[in-house]
Amino acid sequence: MPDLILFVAPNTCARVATIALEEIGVSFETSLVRTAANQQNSEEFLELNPKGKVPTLLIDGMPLTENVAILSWLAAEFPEAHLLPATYTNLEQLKQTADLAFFAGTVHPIVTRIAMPMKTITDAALSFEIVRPPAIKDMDKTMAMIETRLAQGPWWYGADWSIVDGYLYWVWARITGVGYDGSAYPNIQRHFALNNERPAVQRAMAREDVNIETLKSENLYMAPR
Ligand SMILES: N[C@@H](CCC(=O)N[C@@H](CS)C(=O)NCC(=O)O)C(=O)O
Repeated sequence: MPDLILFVAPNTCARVATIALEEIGVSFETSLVRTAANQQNSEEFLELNPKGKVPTLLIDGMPLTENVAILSWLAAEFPEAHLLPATYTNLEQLKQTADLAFFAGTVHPIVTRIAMPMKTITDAALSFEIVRPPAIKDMDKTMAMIETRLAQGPWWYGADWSIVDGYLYWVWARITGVGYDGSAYPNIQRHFALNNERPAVQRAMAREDVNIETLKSENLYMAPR
């Protein structure tokens, strides 16, 4: 088994990789990155990931970055965990990559505009007024599409859970956690509730809770707002 260390921060998209590792059931450690102290841009961390982002997965000491790559690597390395459905052609496999890339490259930036609008314009108060409302409109369009897809569910690929569902789980928690109104999307609400019942998801959230307590004790916890 490879030695696995996942660099994480609470409430971030590192939750998706944490869920993936918990679903696999492989032994791994998480290493908390204190973003409020800008640890992601420390010399030490930038040596591992020059982009200064979580998640970063150390595999036998070698860093792998980007959720799409980390999740694809985990799915291929641990096929018995069925993080993604089995594929038989290059095209089928690339369609799964497209699904992961959709969450990483299309949905995640909208999440950031809603949950961290101050990353788009520096005036924090103004950012909530100017950046968030149009982002909510973009998210409504995205969620309407996902709601339709999940009508055949309960999961993204139908009957069986996949890590794409873990991605949607994080997105939904992140946006509703800052007040996004999800009432028009009953299929996504059911999807979120079903995810919450999964032992692996519960273990991932428990790991995150430990990190939140650590940050609180250090006065470094930034609660979502
Ligand atoms: N494309 C990257 C995005 C990673 C990313 O943006 N991570 C955020 C947390 S959700 C982060 O590390 N933010 C810290 C910062 O930007 O300083 C991926 O999918 O892994």
